[in-house]
Amino acid sequence: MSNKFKLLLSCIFMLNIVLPVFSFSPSGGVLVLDGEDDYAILPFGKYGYIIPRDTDAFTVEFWFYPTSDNQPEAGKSNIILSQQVRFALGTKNRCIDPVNETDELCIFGAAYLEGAANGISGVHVVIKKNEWNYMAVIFTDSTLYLAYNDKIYKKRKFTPMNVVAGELRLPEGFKNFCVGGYAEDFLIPKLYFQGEIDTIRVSNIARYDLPIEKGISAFEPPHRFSSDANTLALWNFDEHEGSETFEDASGNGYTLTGMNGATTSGTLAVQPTSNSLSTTWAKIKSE
Ligand SMILES: [Ca+2]
Ligand SMILES: [Ca+2]
Repeated sequence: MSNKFKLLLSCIFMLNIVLPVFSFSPSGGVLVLDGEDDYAILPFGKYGYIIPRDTDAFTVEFWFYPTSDNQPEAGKSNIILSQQVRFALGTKNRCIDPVNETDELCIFGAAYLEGAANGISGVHVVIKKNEWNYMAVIFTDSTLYLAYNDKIYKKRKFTPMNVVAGELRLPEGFKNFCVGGYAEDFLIPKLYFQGEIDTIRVSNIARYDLPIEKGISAFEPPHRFSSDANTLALWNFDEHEGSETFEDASGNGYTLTGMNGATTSGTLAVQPTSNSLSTTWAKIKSE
């Protein structure tokens, strides 16, 4: 290999590190949550659990834009999405990475699992506030993965919990599928999520190339979710502005109901970051 070629290779390698890994602009409308009392719900009594009992591989993923100023205080929880899989703002000292509180938040992603044992398995990771973020809980082969933007964290395989929880051993209110909070306080006093959500997808397979090594690996987040044979539910929040019901694009009929003012915004209340490189890239992606 010539020295020139080696230099070129190392330049390309360095460029890959320096360039922004991704940027994101939402598609169509978004769900807007005010952080005071807004949430969207699939009542458990009508819809049950989204992921069927004994499912041994699944993915729950979404794009969201948090505008919360602060982490919740100790002892409080700030739910973003919740049922068999839960995402919530977490306690910063539990994060696997250090949290810079000026522009970062600590988020907890977890799944309720069962098998020979039952319990909750999750990870606290750092994401950016006032920017679009991707997160996914992915489960397969008794192993939980948490994808967050351009990273993915693989937990240790735990064979006694090999399928999704077919029944949550929790108070009735926890069994609803909720986006942005609960109807009432249960066990943990909660705060509501403040920000926007572009899209949420629930699947009965483990999507994406998953790392072999435990710990943190690189990840390339998908920018658009489509519905396919493995999609259990997909909300795009592309309804007309001001809508208070949100259709399930999977065809499975999981129509979310917005509560206390949770509604769609067709004209985006937030814009992608003004960084020219990433804006250009976002534009290219959306064309
Ligand atoms: Ca959308
Ligand atoms: Ca409200």
